[in-house]
Amino acid sequence: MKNIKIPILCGLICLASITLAQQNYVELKPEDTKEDIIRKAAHVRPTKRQLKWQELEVTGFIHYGINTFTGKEWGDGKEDPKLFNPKKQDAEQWVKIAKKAGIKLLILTAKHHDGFCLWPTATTEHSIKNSPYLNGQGDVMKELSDACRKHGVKFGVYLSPWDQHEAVYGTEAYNDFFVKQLTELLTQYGQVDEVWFDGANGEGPNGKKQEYDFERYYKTIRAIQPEAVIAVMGPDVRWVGTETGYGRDTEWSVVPTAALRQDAVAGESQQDMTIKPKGDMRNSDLGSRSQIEKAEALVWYPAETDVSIRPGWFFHENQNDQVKSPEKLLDIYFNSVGKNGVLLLNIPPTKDGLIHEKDEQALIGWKNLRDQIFANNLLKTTSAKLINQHKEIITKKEKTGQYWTTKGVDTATFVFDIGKEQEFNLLDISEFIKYGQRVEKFELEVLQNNAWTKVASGTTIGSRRILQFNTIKGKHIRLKILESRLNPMIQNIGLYHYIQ
Ligand code: FUL
Repeated sequence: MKNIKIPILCGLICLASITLAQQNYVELKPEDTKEDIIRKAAHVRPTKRQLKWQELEVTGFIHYGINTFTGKEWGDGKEDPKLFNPKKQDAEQWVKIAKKAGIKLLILTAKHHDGFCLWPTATTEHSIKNSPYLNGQGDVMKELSDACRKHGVKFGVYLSPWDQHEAVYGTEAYNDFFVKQLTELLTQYGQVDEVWFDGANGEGPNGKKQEYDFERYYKTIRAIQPEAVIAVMGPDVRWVGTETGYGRDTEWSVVPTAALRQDAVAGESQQDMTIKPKGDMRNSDLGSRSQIEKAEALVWYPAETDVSIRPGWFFHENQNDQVKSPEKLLDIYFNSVGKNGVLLLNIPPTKDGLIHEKDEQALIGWKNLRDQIFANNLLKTTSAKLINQHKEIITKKEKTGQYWTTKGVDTATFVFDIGKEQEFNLLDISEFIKYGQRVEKFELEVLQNNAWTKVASGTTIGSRRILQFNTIKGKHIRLKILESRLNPMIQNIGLYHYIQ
């Protein structure tokens, strides 16, 4: 009977995948059953640019500008450009340190809320061209983008929509002004891989109100730099919701959104999507069954977890003793990258224009810890045995073309014999997210006195799930995928011992 059932089930699944759109957005219909909704959710996938971004895992922010020199976190737009005067600025130093720390992309605050521009823009006089730095010939965008290119680090740009200096702010002309600034940044400095739009807008009751034409901004980016993801006031990348560096235990990349307008640019695979998903993206639960069952549509909208290495986003001398330690950064890594997110870690240059040695030490210490921990996967030398399942290889040509999956069932059990009794306290699992996010519940067990004992459990996995638990000794280990929205596709399983 079994042999007959499996092909039938498989047939149904294959048919389902043909009729379901394999893209990063799907609409739900009133007649969809709960099962239909779950199946649709399991088929929502990242766009190519979202997937490339997710694979970066660790990215960096460079908060630098007039605030570096005034000691403020938010300027007011009235600062004199002459204040910007670093004496030893060296963007290559920033990039080299970031690269050593395993940071794969750096985002520069080309303009923060005070409106001061770090590049010699034609749109305003409130820029570096009126600063003493290099007699007005300086261009931090150029310095940093050149250094990134030279060292193989990707480059991104932060352009604050809120601008407290610009006189036309609050009128339609500001949208033209903003698009001109964006166009300069996207055309003059080579490839840009991320554009970061801040949601912060502190206009007071007497302040001007600006209607941002975000769709126009998105279309400008798509036209000039189609590879760039647009975060966090954007369609590709979602703000995780805090600035602590800690993501959610249950973190779905597939979340509810409003159905697209009829005239919206939908694109075959949403590569051209220029609509920011709608909804409150700050709840503790965004994408579990109870949430998606009441949705109009579902979209792949992954989390970016931003945090600064110091209390402030900009450099302040009096925070030199509050640089996060390597151990704290490691905990942040486990709770951001290890919770299906991309970490965006801010490292602000000093008034001299250099990364401070304390920050450098912390970054290198953090990288050393990661290298030590992840050097020895206890499961690597052993072969996984899947009970009632099999390992499928898609194509050897693909970089990530290997995963374990099941047929006809949405659960899986992996059993490992690691040769001898060994200590471990860290589990690291990845789903093959190119085909979506599916796992809803998993458990790790170890065989002790002939009985399987639970040592760790979790809900979502996604791009990566790292779980820390009390050190335990064992030889026989079992990972159970207990609930999944469709056959689970597991790309990687690692078991490590972190000696503190
Ligand atoms: C916030 C801003 O107001 C902060 O200054 C900083 O740029 C942070 C990354 O985003 O919204």
